[in-house]
Amino acid sequence: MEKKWWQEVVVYQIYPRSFKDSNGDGIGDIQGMTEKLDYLEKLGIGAIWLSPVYKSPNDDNGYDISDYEAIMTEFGTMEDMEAFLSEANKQNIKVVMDLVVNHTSDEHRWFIEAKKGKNNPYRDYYVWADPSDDGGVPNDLRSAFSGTAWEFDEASGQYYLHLFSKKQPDLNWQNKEMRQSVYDMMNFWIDKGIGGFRMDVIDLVGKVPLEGITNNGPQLHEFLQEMNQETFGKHDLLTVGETWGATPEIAKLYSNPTRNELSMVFQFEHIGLDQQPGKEKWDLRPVNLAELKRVLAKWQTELGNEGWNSLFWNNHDLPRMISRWGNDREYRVESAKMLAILLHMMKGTPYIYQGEEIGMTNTPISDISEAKDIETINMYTDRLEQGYTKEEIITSINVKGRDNARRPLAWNASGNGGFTTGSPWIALNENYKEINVEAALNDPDSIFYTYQKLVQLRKEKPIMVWGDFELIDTVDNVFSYYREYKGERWLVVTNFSNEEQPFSSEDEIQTVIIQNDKENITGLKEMSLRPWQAFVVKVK
Ligand code: TEU
Ligand code: CA
Repeated sequence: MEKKWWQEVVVYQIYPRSFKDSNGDGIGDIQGMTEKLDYLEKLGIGAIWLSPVYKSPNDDNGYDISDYEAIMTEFGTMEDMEAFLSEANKQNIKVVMDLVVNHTSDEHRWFIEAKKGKNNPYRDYYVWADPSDDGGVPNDLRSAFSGTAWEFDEASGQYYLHLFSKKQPDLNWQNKEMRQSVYDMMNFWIDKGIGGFRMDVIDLVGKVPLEGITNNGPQLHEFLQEMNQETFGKHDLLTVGETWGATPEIAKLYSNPTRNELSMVFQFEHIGLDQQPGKEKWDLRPVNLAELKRVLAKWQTELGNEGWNSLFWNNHDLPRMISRWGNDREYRVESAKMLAILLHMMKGTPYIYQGEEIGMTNTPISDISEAKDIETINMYTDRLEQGYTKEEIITSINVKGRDNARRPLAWNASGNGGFTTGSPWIALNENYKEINVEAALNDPDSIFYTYQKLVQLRKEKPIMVWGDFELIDTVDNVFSYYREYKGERWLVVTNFSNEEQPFSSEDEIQTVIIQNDKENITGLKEMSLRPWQAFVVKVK
């Protein structure tokens, strides 16, 4: 596969609303991000995935855009954005913008025009349908934020589609003129010197709603090849698609360079392992390590040289992995470092979600009034009506709710963690006095320095980028594998549990590459791994 810069970098995701507030209104903003670029430069990351900063009424925290070529008032101005881009580029950090074009906000000019009538030139930019024979919704498509995916428009007597909130009407990608408008907008940002695009629910743009088809629609890849030709294909950019419905076979369609679509996709098969099959993410079940190993090993081996993986445990939609499958109490540091080493030693482009590098944890709530996320609030109302108890629903929210990822990042132990001099849009986790950037930087053994070392190793060691992956058969709670490249072999060993676990290998240690504690690792025979122990050794 041809070498590309995005195969060797580590990407850092910023959720601007919760990163750094620079003007005391309790809401993170662009000047706050520019202020903290030196911190990211110290971590060593090569690119930032920036969650949406565009004009938005924030029904879904910016994933409902009312003007793609203007900056959200709360986050700052276009000048602030251009300053951020130039400062980041100066520090060799590329900025990957969030491209949200499956839907717009209902306050976007296109939709305001579309609602003016069936003959309006923007009408067909969206998905409209007549009521069904009984006058009700056209079909049973559901919104990801609870309820039907169809909203009735009195004026025209038609329904419009919204696979997310009512204020996020879906765009009609069958409309060539609409697609051109999207490409023009993408080129507007490319001309500003961005480093790429993260594409929101991109596997939905090929949808055929009246046939009940949402993801992986018949023309999806044709549209992506057209998009590639019309916009980023001419530039050396990182493009990553969010594709909840991807399998390894489908991922190759997106990321096989010969197909001129995307660099890679975010697949979520490993992320769904603690929900009951066929049910919703709120319907919990314990994660099974054997399954996790099988799924990750599959993705490590099945793309071969016909695709490229993304690697992540966290993002702005997911609970903090350390609280989910790690141990955020007595083994918070050990399990955070173990999760980092296990993931970053794999083949693909790693993504760090803000706060992951200092071991931020979930933030439980006791009442729905503490929740901010539309998905969580709608689900609460919906499940109460279905007869679930408040306790049951709050339990699910505390395990899987998106607000867990969106609590402000603490920069120090002062009031509100130095995130803001005002009152934060959502409360910080009370443990910020212990878990904050200043404390992490002052502690040479902190989780931060494990991430910094992993980022540095990926720059220096081609085996981490290109090495083949081979899962090693072990007891369930041990996750171990080899990376092999040009005769060099590294052995990765991790204990994914609170208990001691047996591990043994005939390999001889030549060099210890990294470990999550200070104990001497002398040999690999008949080892008893300490809880959450993790190390990587060169064995050939
Ligand atoms: O997420 C897509 C998506 O399907 C998730 O929101 C999903 O519903 C669930 O939360 C996963 O646990 C993308 C963005 O990442 C998300 O923030 C937006 O809310 C959504 O699209 C709509 O734009
Ligand atoms: Ca602010």
